[in-house]
Amino acid sequence: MSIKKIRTVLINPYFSIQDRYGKDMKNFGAISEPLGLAYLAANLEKNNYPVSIIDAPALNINNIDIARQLKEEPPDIVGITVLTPMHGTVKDLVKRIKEVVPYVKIIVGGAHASALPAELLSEIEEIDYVCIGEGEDTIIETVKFIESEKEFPEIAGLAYRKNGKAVVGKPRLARTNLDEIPSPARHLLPMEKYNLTVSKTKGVGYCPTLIVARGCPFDCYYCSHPFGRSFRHHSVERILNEIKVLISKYNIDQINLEADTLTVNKKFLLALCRGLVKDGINEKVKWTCESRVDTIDAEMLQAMKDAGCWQISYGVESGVQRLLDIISKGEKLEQIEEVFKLTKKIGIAIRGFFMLGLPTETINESWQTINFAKKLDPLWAQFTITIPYPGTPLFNMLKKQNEIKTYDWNCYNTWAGWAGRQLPYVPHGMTVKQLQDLQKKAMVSFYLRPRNFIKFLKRINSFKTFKKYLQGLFILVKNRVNIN
Ligand code: B12
Ligand code: SF4
Repeated sequence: MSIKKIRTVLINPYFSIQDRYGKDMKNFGAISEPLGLAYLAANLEKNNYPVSIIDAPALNINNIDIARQLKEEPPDIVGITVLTPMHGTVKDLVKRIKEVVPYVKIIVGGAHASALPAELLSEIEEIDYVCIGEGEDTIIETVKFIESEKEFPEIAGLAYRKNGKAVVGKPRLARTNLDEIPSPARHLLPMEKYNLTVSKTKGVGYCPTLIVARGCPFDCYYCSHPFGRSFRHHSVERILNEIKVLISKYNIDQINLEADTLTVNKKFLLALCRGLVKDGINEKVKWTCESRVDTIDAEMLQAMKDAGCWQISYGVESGVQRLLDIISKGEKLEQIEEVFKLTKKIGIAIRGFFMLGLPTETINESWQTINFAKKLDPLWAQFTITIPYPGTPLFNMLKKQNEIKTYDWNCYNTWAGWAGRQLPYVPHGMTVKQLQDLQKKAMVSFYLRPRNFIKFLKRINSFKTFKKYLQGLFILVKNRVNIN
């Protein structure tokens, strides 16, 4: 007699690209694979538990559609990712799910769940469990417990209810050997739906993200350290193998090597670059990554260039030293300028991340940041509005100072200016409207410069790219007229 194994459905909730980026910018946002869920699914499969994934944004299906699907084939467990601005949609989704499958157990995880586990359990009665931090082991133990129908054993990294009250279990220690975690189960995802952002239109087609390391030792005030503070990386061998599989399965010619800061460990970075060259991957695949200017030097940049790196994203954040110090960025403006020059000299394109509306920032200082971006002149510049995400020192500080304007989590969107959303924090001396407009003005001011026309004309390598740039130009010109 075979025993029916408990079945899990993992859900990336519907959070439309328009809600995230607003009407004008919706065509420039990425639909990327929900890797967290794909890692959980891979570990469930490894432990012989049946699992499927519903990626609602990629499939463009809403909560009603999801509930209908679950009613047709009811699972035993539903697992959902919750980032802060998805709070509202998740609240609606779990209600609908329990209406059609009342006995299903619902577990949530992700950055918002990890930051506010007890609050989630109190606010949303349909949620049974909350996973805190990395979920690969926690989900297995939870599924095993639900299957056994025994009394609840305390599971590390899990929050639950006891006598109607939320209880947060002991913390789960993060895995030190990342190679023990199986590669994400991409075969469960609608791979044909994932697209490139405009910043990656160097090639055509699918550009996957590969997590090569987890954790970051730095102290940026606005960061929630979702993977903790110790930098742990996969072995070079595992990374190379994973890229080879992606090449043979999906015919990729570009990839994003994701780590909070890829360059934090020089020895690892150089070994990875050597491996990419030795196996000839640098000839087939071009890659992008994220770095900090204080963790990189000429030797590393040259090795990265030789290994196929074509773009690095640097978090500059501000053009005002006073503000960089407030957010504990630990970098100097001169250092940023120097590394930008060096990176360009070596021939790697740059994407710069800039934040507007940092604590105590004045409008004059916002413009200093915008002008600093123009002076640095990366290929791409992204200006986001400072959002105090729960779980960050910034959130705790502003909450203590009574400076948080709203706890409506739907407003916790870094693209609030373009999406026309209320803001949880605005520095004194600025209005919500002024900060929202600044986000648009920054982009208009950065991109509508004659030197950019020439730069982007040179980059047109397909009709698709041409169409995207033209669309971008139209939006910038339209907004220039509207916000002046
Ligand atoms: C790459 C990235 C992106 C990419 C792609 C994300 C994607 N693939 O979906 C882009 C640029 C598109 C993006 C967009 C946004 N992002 Co983002 N992003 C990241 C980044 C750098 C890595 C995410 C990742 O791939 N992690 C790898 C996987 C393995 O981890 P994971 O998803 O967290 O999953 C693990 C655990 O969380 C847990 N888990 C997750 N879900 C579940 C569910 C269950 C049931 C269980 C048991 C466990 C569990 O287990 C997983 C495996 O260990 C993180 C920072 C970070 N280091 O995590 C920010 C981060 C997740 N992003 C963040 C935000 C805010 C956003 C946006 C909302 C920004 C906005 N517009 O306002 C959007 C929303 C995108 C969306 N999904 O709809 C915040 C979230 C903060 C918060 N409190 O919500 C983070 C933490 C960065 C930060 N500011 O600190 N992002
Ligand atoms: S460098 Fe990046 S990941 Fe590290 S603390 Fe700063 S924002 Fe977070």
